[in-house]
Amino acid sequence: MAGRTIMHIDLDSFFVSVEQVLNPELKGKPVVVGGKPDRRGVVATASYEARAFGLHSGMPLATAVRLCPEAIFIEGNFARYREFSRKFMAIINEFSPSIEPMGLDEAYLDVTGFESIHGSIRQMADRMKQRIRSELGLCASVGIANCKVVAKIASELSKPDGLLEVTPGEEKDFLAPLPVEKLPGVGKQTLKIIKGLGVYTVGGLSRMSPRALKTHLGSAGEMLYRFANGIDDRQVLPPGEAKSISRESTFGEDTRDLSYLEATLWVQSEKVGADLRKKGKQAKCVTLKLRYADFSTITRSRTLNEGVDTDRAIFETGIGLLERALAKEKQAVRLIGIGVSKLVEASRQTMLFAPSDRKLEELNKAIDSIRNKHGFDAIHTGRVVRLRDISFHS
Ligand code: DCP
Ligand code: CA
Repeated sequence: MAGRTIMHIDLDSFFVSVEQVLNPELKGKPVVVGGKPDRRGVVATASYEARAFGLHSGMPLATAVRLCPEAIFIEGNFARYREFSRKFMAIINEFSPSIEPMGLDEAYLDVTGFESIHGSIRQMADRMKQRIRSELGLCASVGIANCKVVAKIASELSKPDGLLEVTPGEEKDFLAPLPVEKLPGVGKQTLKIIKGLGVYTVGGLSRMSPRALKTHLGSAGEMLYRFANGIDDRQVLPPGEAKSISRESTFGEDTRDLSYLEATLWVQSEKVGADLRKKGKQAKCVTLKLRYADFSTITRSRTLNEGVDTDRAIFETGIGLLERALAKEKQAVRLIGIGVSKLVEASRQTMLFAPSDRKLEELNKAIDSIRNKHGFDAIHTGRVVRLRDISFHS
């Protein structure tokens, strides 16, 4: 996934900042939204002035009042925050159609190529911040990088009212000195395990063997290994109906065993096909994803003239892509996945199909209904015998 530019934008102390816009007397003071301190409950958000006393989201209100007795405690009003959120999203949506909102006050944008409009991505970010300030009275912090995880951490480190751009190629050096808990996905439990391994920084995590991480942390370990190395191929996905359906799985051992790869692809094609039919859609594009032993990742797509929704059509397109990819690459495969996109409404002109297609359709329908009733594993279709040890995740 070479050459993307991803922006992460996040409003500073969101709930409190809205309260300060609506009541300017609160500006510059330690303010807490979350409720009156005589109630049980936690801090939803604290102003930066209150954070200076050690207050933070999730802290019990009773603790907050002890640490900062002069803080002003406000109940909060969710409808107001939703309204500001809507306006915030509308502003950034004017800058890029490709936005993925995360909660109320943050979003990812794919801004690849947008420097030609704004001079630079930095200038684009400045303009966005300016509009948000003048129209909403709120401060936003922005991170710019070549992937989501680095952009998100950059915006967080730049707070408040920040803008931080990580130059392509610098991702690893940027992340290395940070404490591991800065990585998304490192909660209390994971942090304990990682510290138990004697690792405290993202750099330390990036030097661990991916196998060891997988042993200790399961599939989350693989993801954290990639994040720690500044590798994150997650796309910016605008909300709404899923535009693609996919399955992927990582092998316990890297492999070039074609029958094993094919069998995996078959099970994945069945799951993708079942999802597609459940939605009443057909796909005009099939994409194969491969990650090799050295973690390099490729995707290869084929666009089809006709929409397809049978397991076999998905599988056979995938196999064609797989054979071509493996012919060009000598490394073993650690992850394989298949997905479909360019979804169209399923045509119900079954009579126009060749008889063999109609049979396949009926077979798929019969299998779907058994699996809907009794679960996916209720029925096995040929190629899956050796696949017991593969974990699937979408
Ligand atoms: N929120 C909440 N409970 C939490 C965390 C957050 O109710 N445990 C709410 C209040 C926040 C909003 O979600 O204002 C956004 O969360 P952020 O984590 O982005 O925190 P803030 O916007 O408050 O602060 P900042 O982004 O400046 O660190
Ligand atoms: Ca925020």
